[in-house]
Amino acid sequence: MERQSTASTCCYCGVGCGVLIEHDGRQILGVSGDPAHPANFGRLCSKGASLHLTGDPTARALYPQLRLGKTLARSRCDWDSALDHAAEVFARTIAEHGPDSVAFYLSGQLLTEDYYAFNKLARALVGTHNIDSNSRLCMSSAVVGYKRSLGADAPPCNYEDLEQSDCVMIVGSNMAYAHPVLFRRLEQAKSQRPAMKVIVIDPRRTDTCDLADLHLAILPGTDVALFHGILHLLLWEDWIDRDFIQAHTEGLAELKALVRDYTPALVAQLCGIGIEQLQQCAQWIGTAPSFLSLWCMGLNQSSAGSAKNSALINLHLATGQIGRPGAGPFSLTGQPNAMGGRETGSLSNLLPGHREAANPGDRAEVASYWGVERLPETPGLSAIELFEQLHSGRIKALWIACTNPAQSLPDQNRVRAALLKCPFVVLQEAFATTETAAFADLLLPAASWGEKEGSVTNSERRVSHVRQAVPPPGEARADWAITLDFAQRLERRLRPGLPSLFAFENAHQLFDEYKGLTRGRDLDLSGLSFELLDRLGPQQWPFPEGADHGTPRLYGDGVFPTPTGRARFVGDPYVAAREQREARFPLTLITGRLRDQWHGMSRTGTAAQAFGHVGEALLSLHPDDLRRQHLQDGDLVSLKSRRGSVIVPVTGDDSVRPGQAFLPMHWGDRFLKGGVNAVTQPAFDPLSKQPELKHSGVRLEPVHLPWQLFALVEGDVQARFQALRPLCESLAYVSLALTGRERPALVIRAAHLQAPESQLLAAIDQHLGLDAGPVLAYDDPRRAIGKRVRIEQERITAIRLAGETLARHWLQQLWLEGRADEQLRRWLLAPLSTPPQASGLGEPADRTLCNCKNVGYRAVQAGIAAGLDLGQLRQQLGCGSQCGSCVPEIKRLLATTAQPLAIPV
Ligand SMILES: Nc1nc2c(c(=O)[nH]1)N[C@H]1C(S)=C(S)[C@@H](COP(=O)(O)OP(=O)(O)OC[C@H]3O[C@@H](n4cnc5c(=O)[nH]c(N)nc54)[C@H](O)[C@@H]3O)O[C@H]1N2
Ligand SMILES: Nc1nc2c(c(=O)[nH]1)N[C@H]1C(S)=C(S)[C@@H](COP(=O)(O)OP(=O)(O)OC[C@H]3O[C@@H](n4cnc5c(=O)[nH]c(N)nc54)[C@H](O)[C@@H]3O)O[C@H]1N2
Ligand code: SF4
Ligand SMILES: [Mo]
Repeated sequence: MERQSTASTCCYCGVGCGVLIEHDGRQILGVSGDPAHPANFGRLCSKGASLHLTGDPTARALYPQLRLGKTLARSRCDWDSALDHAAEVFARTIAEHGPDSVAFYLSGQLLTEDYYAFNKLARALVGTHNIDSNSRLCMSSAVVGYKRSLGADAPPCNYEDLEQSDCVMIVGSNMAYAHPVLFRRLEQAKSQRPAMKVIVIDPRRTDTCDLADLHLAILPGTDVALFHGILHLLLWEDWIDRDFIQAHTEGLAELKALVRDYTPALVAQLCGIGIEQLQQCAQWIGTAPSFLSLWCMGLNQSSAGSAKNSALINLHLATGQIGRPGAGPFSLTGQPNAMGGRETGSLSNLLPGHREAANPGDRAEVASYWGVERLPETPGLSAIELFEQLHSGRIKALWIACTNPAQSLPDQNRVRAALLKCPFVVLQEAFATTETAAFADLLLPAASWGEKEGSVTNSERRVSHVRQAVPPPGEARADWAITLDFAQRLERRLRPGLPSLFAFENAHQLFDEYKGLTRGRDLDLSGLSFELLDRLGPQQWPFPEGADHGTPRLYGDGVFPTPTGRARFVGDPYVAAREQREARFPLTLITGRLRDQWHGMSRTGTAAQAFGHVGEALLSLHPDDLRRQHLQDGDLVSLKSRRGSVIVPVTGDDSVRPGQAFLPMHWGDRFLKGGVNAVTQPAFDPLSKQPELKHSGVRLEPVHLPWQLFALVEGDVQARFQALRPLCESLAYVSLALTGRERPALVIRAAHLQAPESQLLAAIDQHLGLDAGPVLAYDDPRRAIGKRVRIEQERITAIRLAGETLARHWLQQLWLEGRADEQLRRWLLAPLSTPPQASGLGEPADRTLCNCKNVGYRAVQAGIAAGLDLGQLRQQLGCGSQCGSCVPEIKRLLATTAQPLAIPV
């Protein structure tokens, strides 16, 4: 077929960029930014721009698979038997143990129509509010914040506000990595209007700080104290908007009494910042003509997440900075349709159309719209509670869709034990490789990006029509279609003879029914349809029937959706993060995102180039801490918390403060034995029930793992991954990654106390293709050293070093360069483990700085040393000239790399 282009959206972050998918009707061939989409106007970040290179088809779930007993393996079955079986088990469980014995755990990456179908299924048909989503780990504190302070869960702003603001405060957000296209827009605005002030509040000095006029590296979890301290100063200096407060707010008197105690001296001390910094921050906020705040997980993922959100919104209310261009509290949403999830009521405590499950009137409205007698009264379980109830045995059947809880939930040891315990786990997944897939009794293959139709809402309340470009692979189906099919089978068992609640044939019909539930509500979507979105482009809600355009900003009239019409000042006192540094756990572990990986890496982890920037899970520690612990870069340590431990290599990094550590969130058990979330904590915010994923008390323990393994093998990376990962299970440290852009290869690093049984090594060799054929091998069993290299047509195609692995960087470089020379052969057959002297020894391979143009650190550093500036680097090397995601880092290198020495005269 001919090459065609379908306009759709990026399936990653909440910026919600428009993409043009290039395809031939069968396969996706390329992707570019949609110039007509108002979120990005044609821009994409490194993740969006490489979408078509990710999602290796061999990693996809293609057919339903069913296991008929916990100890058995799953086997392929057809859709009818899969869904009949599921309906049978659910119907029986509900009959025997009641509707609250089953639960649904969903995702902010589902489409609005998927979400809506699940809501009707759980609440109307099954009769349970046990339906929650990974947004509980992500946005639920923002939901509570908006509702408590402003009366409804509605971000009042617009992306243009980033460009129009005079003072932008980015707090608990690493936008440069996590919302790169918005960061690009901000960068551009600031370069055009340098007077714009940018404040970044983050315990770490991230790439986002590159744009900052002021960086407050507050101690983890102290945001509420900081915001109260700022308000204290705003009040003291009279930098407040009395008219706005008088006319449109309530509750300032009580809050004043609270913040009186948050004196600059106390706050500076609590937050670990200078008083001048605090004062500067308050002054900019208090005197800027317009003030915008942007925030993300640094506020939400906290046991004080709700308090942090409201304390921040207080600053906007006090200064009247809301409802105007360039002003307002703007929560950045994480996932592409976290907003749609909130709108359709996909947290256990919500109902569709921004309603409350606890509100009898709201329940009655929804029940009558759906034509059922009533909705249940019993409150539903939130994510953390839900997994706890798998342990207690209260939940007996769990349906998971589009999320990977065996990677992303905190306290993984407990989560995995819970999944094992649950009698029936259904998983609706696009990739068969995820950690959770191992626990699924029924695996249902789902269509993924480019393969399904529906709608999503981005961070600025803008609804886009997601269009299908190609058919899903194998027997995979759209999520809403799977849900409806199951629901129809279940209703035949639960309400035989009654008209179906699920007689939808496509996503349009689901959207049209759903939007009726928003009519007259703050998020009114009743004027929208797929047809209208196709005609007018993506639109911001509210968009009531009869409207001809969306709503760029909310609350311009100062009227808020509270009973009194006034916004509320909320006065929660500062409460410290749950796990404070103490003798047994002297470090605070922060977790967060990397530039080129997405969550548990089911998609990005299939593309070697996503590992180019950061290739393994490294624990960042301040260089002083490293020295104090007598550690060197690359040393393995056991990172221990009260819940579990994980073995990782350390790296010195002065972007974290002493006493803190940072670990990227992406590595689950598949890529790193144990996974990052083995150590994180399930403690949650009392109102939002969002867990404190950002901070855990940890300590480092030395590990003695002298026996090391390094393997590299090209070709069939997914199959080899699947075969080799389980083989390595008995080793203490195991880390897997992909490398090489043109010829992707799997890289394995492992370490153990002593050499494993020789059978294990033999099995590994067999999967590496190192057991026969053109293989050069040297074994010294006495010293437990073994070297094997496969050379085909004068090129290395597989490597395995065991015992010790000093030559690994050298060998990887030879592999990369496609070389297999005489020096290599001599080295291989000698009892030597270190690489030949002349080879430049163990220099690690270069890392990729610019993913679009494939430019490494070394080239950029050499360019800087030669005196090139950003423009010249862009021009001569190409780096930073396409998506721009690497520009903040190049600027940082430019700022930190020593300038060339002045030539003496
Ligand atoms: N590349 C990439 N982009 C993504 C994602 C991804 O996986 N990869 N995921 C998407 C999703 S779902 C989400 S939710 C967003 C998350 O986007 P962000 O929240 O921006 O990303 P994180 O790195 O999780 O955390 C942001 C920052 O919070 C800081 N922080 C930690 N503790 C505190 C604290 O107590 N106070 C303050 N002020 N800051 C603190 C961390 O140091 C970190 O730099 O990213 C979205 N975009
Ligand atoms: N330590 C730590 N842990 C964290 C965080 C942190 O900052 N630190 N952040 C938390 C946050 S904010 C979030 S949002 C979560 C994210 O955690 P998860 O939701 O577990 O993240 P993903 O890996 O994106 O999971 C989505 C899954 O859906 C699959 N999928 C993709 N497309 C489709 C589709 O169309 N249909 C279906 N059915 N499946 C599909 C993907 O293969 C993937 O396995 O992680 C949380 N966990
Ligand atoms: S910023 Fe990047 S990841 Fe986010 S939607 Fe846009 S292209 Fe996708
Ligand atoms: Mo998220």
